[in-house]
This record gives sequence, C-alpha cells and structure tokens, in this order.
Amino acid sequence: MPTKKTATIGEYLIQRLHAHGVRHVFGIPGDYVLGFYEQLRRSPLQTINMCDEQGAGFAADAYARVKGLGAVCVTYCVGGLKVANTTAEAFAEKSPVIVISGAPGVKEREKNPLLHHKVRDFDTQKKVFEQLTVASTVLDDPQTAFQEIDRVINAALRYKRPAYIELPRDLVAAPGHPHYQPRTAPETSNPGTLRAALAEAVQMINAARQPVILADVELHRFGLQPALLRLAQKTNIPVAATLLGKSVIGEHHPFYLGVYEGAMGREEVRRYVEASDCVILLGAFMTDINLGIFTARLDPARSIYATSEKLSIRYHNYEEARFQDFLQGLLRAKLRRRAAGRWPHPPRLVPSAGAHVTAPITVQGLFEHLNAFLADDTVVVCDVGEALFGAADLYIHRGTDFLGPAYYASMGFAVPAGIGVQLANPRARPLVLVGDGAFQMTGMELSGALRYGLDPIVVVLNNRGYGTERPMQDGPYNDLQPWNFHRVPEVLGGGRGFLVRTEKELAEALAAAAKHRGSFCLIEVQLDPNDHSPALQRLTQRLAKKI
Ligand SMILES: Cc1ncc(C[n+]2csc(CCOP(=O)(O)OP(=O)(O)O)c2C)c(N)n1
Ligand SMILES: [Mg+2]
Repeated sequence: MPTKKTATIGEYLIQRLHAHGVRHVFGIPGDYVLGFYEQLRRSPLQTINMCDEQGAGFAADAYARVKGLGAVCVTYCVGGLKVANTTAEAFAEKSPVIVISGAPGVKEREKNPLLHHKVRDFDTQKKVFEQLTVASTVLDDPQTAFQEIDRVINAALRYKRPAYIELPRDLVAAPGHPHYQPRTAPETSNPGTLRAALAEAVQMINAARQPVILADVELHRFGLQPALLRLAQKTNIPVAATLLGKSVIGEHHPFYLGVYEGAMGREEVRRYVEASDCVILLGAFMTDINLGIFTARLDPARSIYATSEKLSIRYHNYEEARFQDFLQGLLRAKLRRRAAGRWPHPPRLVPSAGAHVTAPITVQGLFEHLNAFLADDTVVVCDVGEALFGAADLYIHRGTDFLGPAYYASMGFAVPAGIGVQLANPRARPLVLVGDGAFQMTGMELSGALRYGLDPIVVVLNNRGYGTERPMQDGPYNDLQPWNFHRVPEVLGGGRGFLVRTEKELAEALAAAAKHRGSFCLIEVQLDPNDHSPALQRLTQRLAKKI
C-alpha cells in the first residue's frame, strides 16, 4: 500500500497498520467511529464484526499473537471500556494490539457538553487506557498526528504490549502533515555491556554440569524461536517450556523436556530443572502459574535471566543489552557442545487401548483422544479452566501452535481467539478448548466464524459449572444454567453440533469434525463435575490454602 502524500489522519493510520502486516481489524462501529469505519471499508483492511467488543478484543489479541500485530476498533466508552479487560490481558501477556477508539470531535468538546457515551470527563477513557497500554495518544492535532501514530505503534512493537489511539471524529478526515516520513525506532545494545554480559554467561554455561534452558513466551513474540532451536542444537542443552510459553519449541525435538510448572507440572521435569546448576531463562515471565504457584525452586545465583526488559546473570544486572542481541551473541559465542545427555521426554498421550468405549468419557480420556487428533495444521486455543490445565500435557507438533491466557487468565478468550487465529493464519485449523462457563461468556462469537467462512473445531468441556473452583470452595455459585451447547448451530444458522458422552462418541465426533470443512464444529463433551485433570488437582490444592 503506497504512502499517499496527502493522506488524512485516518488513512495514515490504516497505511501504517497495513505496513506492519495487519489485514483485519476487529470491532463494532458506533457514531463516533463511523467515519473511520468508512475509511476502513475503502482500504485493503477487512473489518471483522464481532457480537461484542470483548470478543473483538480477544480476537485481536490472538491475531496479534500469531501475526505480530493486531487491531481492534470500537466506539467511545461503551465500546472502549468493554475492551479494557481484553487489553489488560494483552498487556499482561505481551500481545501488541492497537486499540483504536472513536471519540467526540475536538470542536464538540468545547464548553464541556454532556454528549452521549461520556463517563465523567472527555479524557476518562484515555486515562483508563493509560494504565492498560504501553503508549497512548489522542489524535487531536493534525500537525503531530502522523508522528503520534508512529510513536504509539512503534512502542507496541518494541514492548509487545497494547497501545491506544483515540480518534476525535472531526479530525479523522483531516489531512496530516504533508511531508512527513514514516518513522521506526531502531534500537541497539550498548556494545560494552553486551560483551560483558555474554562473557559472564558463556563462562557460566560452559562451567555448568547440568545447564537447562527454560523457554517462555517472549521468544515467540520477538520471533526468536529459530534462535532458540539453534542454541539447543549447537550446545545440546535441553529445553523446558513454561505453560504460557508452551509450544515455543516443537515438542517432538529430542532435547525437549516438557512443561515446567514447579510442583504443578510433571515431577521428572521439575527435578531436572531444579537440579540444574545453570538455568537459562529466556523470555520468561516469573508468574505464579508459570512457576506452579511459586512452588518452583529457581535460585537466582544459578540463573541467567534474559527478557526484553531485563538481563541479569547471577546477581548482576546488565542495562542496555537487548534480548535479541544477547541471544544472537550466544549463538556466535564459543559454547561447549555437550554429549547428548539423558533427560526426561514428554510422554506421548495415547488413548488407552481397550478402554471401555461406552463408559462415560473422563477428562483424562478426552485429552488422550485430543492428543491423537492433533495434526500439523492444528492450533490449540485454550480457555481458562480444565481446558488450559489439561492441555498442558498435549503433545504439540510444531512451534507456536498453542495459545492460552496462562497468566492473566480471563475466561472467554478461546472462542473469539479461534477466529483471530484463523484469520491471521488461514492454513491453520483452530482446535478451541473451552469450559461450559467460559463458553457462556463469549461462545456466541462463533457467529463470526459462520459469517467469515471460518471452521474452528470447538470442544466444550461441559462439567456443569465452574469446575476449577469446586475443589477450592464449592457452593451454588459454581453452578450454571445448563445449556444445550451442541444445539448452538441451530441458533446461529450453521455449523455442526455433536453431543459426546462416551469415548466412542468422542472418536466419532472428532473424525467427523476433521472431515467437515467450511463451517465450525461444536463438540459438547459431557463430563462428571467432580472429574479433574491431575494438573488442576495439584493447582487447586495449592490455591485453596491461600483462600
Ligand atoms: C472473566 C473471568 N471471570 C471469573 C474468573 C474466575 N474463574 C476462574 S476459573 C472459573 C471457572 C471456569 O469455568 P469453566 O469455563 O466451566 O471451566 P472449568 O473450570 O469448569 O473447566 C472461574 C469462574 C476468571 N478467571 N475470568
Ligand atoms: Mg465448567
């Protein structure tokens, strides 16, 4: 898309989104943003209407996780404040989403009239988003608008966090600065700091008896998975992933250990990582869930901790050493290649032979079947709850094929995220795993799958309530109104529904779903409310102690 010399503010924003790879904008229009929607309609970007702004926010987040940048476009306050939660998730889990909100025009704001959708002041929504984004702006000055657009988008890309752009409606079609050149913000490491950091890291890794890499989500966000792979291949140092970073490395690699989650995860992975005298944490978030509710025993004196925001080796902090440069430096450095050691490998989940196929399906049985069902084009998209914890043990084929809100943990992510994933990567077939509770929040966003010709396979884990919470503390507040989930296609006017109560029915439904292309499949799996995955049992035992 060529940069027009006489672009308007709205057109320039569209050009920059397009230049950074965005092809779809999720949202719902309103009068304050209709002018911009019309500009979008005349542009190469496709607008994707969702049922609710929250769905649009989750879809844009997933799109950003797959494609590197996403955008959600809403109207003032009534729409904007509905994406506060999804923007918070994108911030917490590092997903660069540009939140675009229409707003009253600059002229309309004079004398502070009570215009519809206004909360308290005209800048109330902007103030909220200052807390939820890495950069924010109101494009109320045509002289600086283009520069502001670049500043905010560059910040989102640099920090992999959301950013906020507010468009007063009377300036969307105003021309910006005519001779402005688009700006990016190249960044470099301080060579001295980088050299010192690499020297200490190389010495520590080479001297270590049992080094191990703990790989997390930032490797994916910064496109550094190939570098991780090369580092492991070059040194023969095994790699464990966190739950948030799961699938950052293809799980079939011989040096892949499995998911490390402190006492929540598999015992042999925990023992191997915690016995290491040099844990190389790459792009890791030290969150409670990633660390098994702080049951992880990782000693800073034995750690190299490298992220886009911090680099520390043992107790030394190195400023101005970029994560990317540090990792590339390790690839160039003289790191000792080790003999292939003996370390644990993730067990392949397989459906237990001779299972009582007509017996009720269990959580364990469900994940065994799902595991066998994964194909090279599957992207597993999980919601909070049993879906996420059970999926930790799925054996993901290639890199980056697992998405789940494993830190901020907002319910309602998965169904709209499945839509974002498939639009970002049309070759992918999303396998959406979602609890009945989470489905009741955003499941109707499947409507968008029909409208835009997408065909995710959605598995609803129907355990009749908020299963995750029952072992912590149970009561009628954990129950749900039972829905006939498998009949949702009738309401939406398309797609296929399946009701599954046994292993046999599950195997049949999955086989039929694999063959059915062109519209979504919804597989409702009825589970015993008291049946939990081992990971969830371990987690809730720990959380219950804190309540
Ligand atoms: C938006 C939101 N509201 C509430 C919660 C608290 N919460 C965590 S898990 C959970 C229950 C999830 O129920 P469901 O989706 O049916 O999955 P299950 O736990 O039964 O597998 C709740 C209410 C949350 N994480 N996110
Ligand atoms: Mg449930």
